[in-house]
Amino acid sequence: MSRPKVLALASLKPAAMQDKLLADYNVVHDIDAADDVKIVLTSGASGLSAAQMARMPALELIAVNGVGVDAVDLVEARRRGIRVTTTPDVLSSAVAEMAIGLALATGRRIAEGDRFVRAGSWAAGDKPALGRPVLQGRAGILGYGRIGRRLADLLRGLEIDVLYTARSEKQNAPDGFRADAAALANDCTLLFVTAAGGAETRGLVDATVLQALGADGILVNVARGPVVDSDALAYALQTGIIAGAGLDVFDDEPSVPQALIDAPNCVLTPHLGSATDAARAAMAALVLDNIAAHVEGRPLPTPFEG
Ligand code: 8YV
Repeated sequence: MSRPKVLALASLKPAAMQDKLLADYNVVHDIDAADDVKIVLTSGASGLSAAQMARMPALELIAVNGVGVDAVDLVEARRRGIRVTTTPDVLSSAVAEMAIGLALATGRRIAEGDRFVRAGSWAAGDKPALGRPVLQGRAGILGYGRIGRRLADLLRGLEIDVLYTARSEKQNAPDGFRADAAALANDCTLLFVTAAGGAETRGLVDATVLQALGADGILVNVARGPVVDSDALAYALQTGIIAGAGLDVFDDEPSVPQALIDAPNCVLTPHLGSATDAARAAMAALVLDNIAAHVEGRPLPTPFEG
């Protein structure tokens, strides 16, 4: 039997998973050679646009190596009956851990301290700037999905009170609900953004929310860049409206606005949320399981249910 064709717009990690993909499927990378392709593998960041789908009249499955589907045109996929799968749960701990790491790096000036040592400033007798305590007080979680709830579990374990905002209050949630982002920011000093990207959340963290977070506040974004208004954020960092920010995601990755690069007390990382060997291996295994299930006509293990 000939191997099913897969258009791969993303690769799998670790290498053994990519090897398995290459062994089991006829993998092509050029969309111009995909007019008969039924399966696309893409990443959360790359997604698949309606224009790309239009070039694949036979498309049946979009397997996303990630949980974000904001870059997939879901309306078009639904209209054409194209199925979409993601990799939920297996990356939640990795992203939640990254969020806490960014909060610590920002509040305790860890990245700045590293640069200070390497630049020879410590050896030259200069004094590093003081940081601020991080693991205390109240944390707010904007977006109480799988990643947000995992983060809440970890924060509660660190004896931090957790508040959240979501579309609606969750029954039996262990954390306090706030109706909107500004109310949440007003009541916490650590604000974590874990909400899904897309039109509904674009610019949710704006100048008003940053003002509410306040001069002692730290913002962490491990979700999608556009959820935060980056101009308002750069201004808030420059003028001390908030104390600092840890950012793993940006509007137009991999480019980062100069205003954020220049902003004081802002820790920048290159979309590392799910980038651990264990999380990426588990994500790749789910991608391969979903593709195999589709090819064999079995129920999809993790269809996107939006
Ligand atoms: C991945 C992500 O880094 O899950 C997502 O939506 O953004 C990340 O986990 C990305 O999908 C690359 O594989």
